[in-house]
Amino acid sequence: MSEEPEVMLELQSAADALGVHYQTAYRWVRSGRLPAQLTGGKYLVSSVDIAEVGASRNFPQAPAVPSPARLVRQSERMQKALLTGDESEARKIARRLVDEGTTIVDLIEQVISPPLRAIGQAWHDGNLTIWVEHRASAIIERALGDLLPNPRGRRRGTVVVTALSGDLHSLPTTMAAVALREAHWHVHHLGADLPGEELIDFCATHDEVDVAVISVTDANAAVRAEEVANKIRAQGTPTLVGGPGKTLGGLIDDVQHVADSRRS
Ligand code: B12
Repeated sequence: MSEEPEVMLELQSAADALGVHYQTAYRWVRSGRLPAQLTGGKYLVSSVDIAEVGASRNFPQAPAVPSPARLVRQSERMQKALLTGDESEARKIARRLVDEGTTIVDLIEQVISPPLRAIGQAWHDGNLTIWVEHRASAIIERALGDLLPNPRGRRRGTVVVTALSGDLHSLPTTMAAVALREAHWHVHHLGADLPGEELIDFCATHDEVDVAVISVTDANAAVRAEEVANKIRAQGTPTLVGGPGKTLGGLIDDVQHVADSRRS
């Protein structure tokens, strides 16, 4: 039996072939569900990937992706599990939602981050001891480790993700790393508390790095992060600095945008 040759289609044609609206196809590209390459400012999708995504949608027992209301309920359950240290429940919630089709970005932003913010606020207000926060963030680190995505298809390029010396918040770097992996980037995840000079050197010696991402959660690390970012930019590697108030969807868009500008 002869196989159809692979052809690359523009996103509108891919959406038409899948029978979905352009915006839906765009969301799937952003979340990594539909692999795509950005070329000359346009997304191109392989006919092979369109066929696979189409087949998975037509599978009769394919479950519906969890609704926003379900994510809110699961986030409340996640908060209880994190406060009581019920690791197995927290991991079960995360795994089940991903198995049901929730993207890692939605899992982090809709289900995991709200309880972490509430825990941080309760600690700040003196209503919760610090070990509750330590235990909760350790559970989330392991849950995200379990779910580390390794999506099929070509990588869009390579990113290095870290937080600099003095900033001990490794969890947001893990969140950025898994979100970028899900969106088809190869990621060097260097964790938190990395000396700035080491990151500058890493970028100088790793030509394959398209973009450096510095996550800043401890406000005291912000000025140093900008200084380091400017040095890396001067070496020719686009560098993004971000943290609280920024979204992972925005991060994925920005990484794609600066990598594209560098290549063109
Ligand atoms: C867990 C935690 C810790 C843990 C970290 C463990 C770990 N392995 O990461 C520990 C216990 C170490 C810790 C320590 C401290 N913490 Co703390 N911590 C938190 C907590 C609860 C969650 C942090 C987190 O994971 N945030 C991720 C999500 C929940 O937040 P988000 O802002 O939406 O993050 C998104 C973006 O960052 C994005 N992103 C990530 N990287 C990038 C990069 C780019 C370019 C872009 C665009 C986006 C992006 O992804 C995230 C998900 O969408 C927060 C509460 C909070 N509101 O965040 C406090 C919080 C950040 N901590 C705080 C404080 C004060 C501290 C301490 C100073 C406390 C102390 N006195 O010791 C120390 C500082 C240590 C240091 N030098 O860094 C304050 C920060 C205040 C400030 N403005 O700086 C917070 C906000 C708590 C509070 N309400 O007061 N903390």
